[in-house]
Amino acid sequence: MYKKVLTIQDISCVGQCSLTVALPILSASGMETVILPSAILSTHTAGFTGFTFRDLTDDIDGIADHWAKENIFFDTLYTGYLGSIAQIDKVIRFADTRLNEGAPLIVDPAMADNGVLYSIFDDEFVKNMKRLTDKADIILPNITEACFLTGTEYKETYDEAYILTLVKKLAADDEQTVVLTGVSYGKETTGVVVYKNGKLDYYEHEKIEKGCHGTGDVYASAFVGAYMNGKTAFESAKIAADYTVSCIKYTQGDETHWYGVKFEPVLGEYINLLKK
Ligand code: PXL
Repeated sequence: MYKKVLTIQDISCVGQCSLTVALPILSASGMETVILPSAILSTHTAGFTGFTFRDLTDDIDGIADHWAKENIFFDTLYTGYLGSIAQIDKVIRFADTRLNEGAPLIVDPAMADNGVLYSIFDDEFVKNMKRLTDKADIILPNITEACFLTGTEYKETYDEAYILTLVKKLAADDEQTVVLTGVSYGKETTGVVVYKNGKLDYYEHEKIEKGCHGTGDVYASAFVGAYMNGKTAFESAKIAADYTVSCIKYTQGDETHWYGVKFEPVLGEYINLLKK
């Protein structure tokens, strides 16, 4: 069960997102976790101003060439926030060349939330992210990202028919699993839809009003860790949801901690969920 995961995302030094979340959560899941930082920012871009941004795109080919020479392959490639279209092309190269036979490509198209794109992205980026999601075995968008990827009108309130149409449009083919997060049909609950080849499952759980930054990255990392432990996509979606809810509950009420979720003190709960 000991597997080697490669995750390519930025390092936001402060802000509990992307690699500073993925590395500890994947390590806690028991996986050897190889990181490839796509950029280094002083903080994430959602709420902080004046952040620094060191683009590492030009380093990526050299890293890929070295790993090729060393014959290093991975049991999954999991991508999150990517800083540019050039990086998307380089990620596609990793997916094509550095994965073991049958190893999944898992893509969180981290680029938007609450109906809007994050500040550095535009329509051209969305078009290119669609090329990456189309190649993936599993994709983990929220509803906003799903709408951008499919050119669907974003709605705050919707019904099951809207969600079914959205995931059908989104799925690249009958083999791809779509894990759609933040699907809420009522005030008190939210949930996650897992869709593959015409079959839709829904895990409904408690909604905590306080939306925290970085929950998408906690969710996706916890999903990947569970999936690599041999759980099904639906079981992994449930484990990731339960863990993310615990993280938000732990964070809630601390106004000074607006920039991320306190996921570390509840990592023990995640490990226990994996053991069940
Ligand atoms: O959580 C997604 C994310 C990752 N990395 C950076 C971000 C964001 C969201 O805003 O700004 C740099």
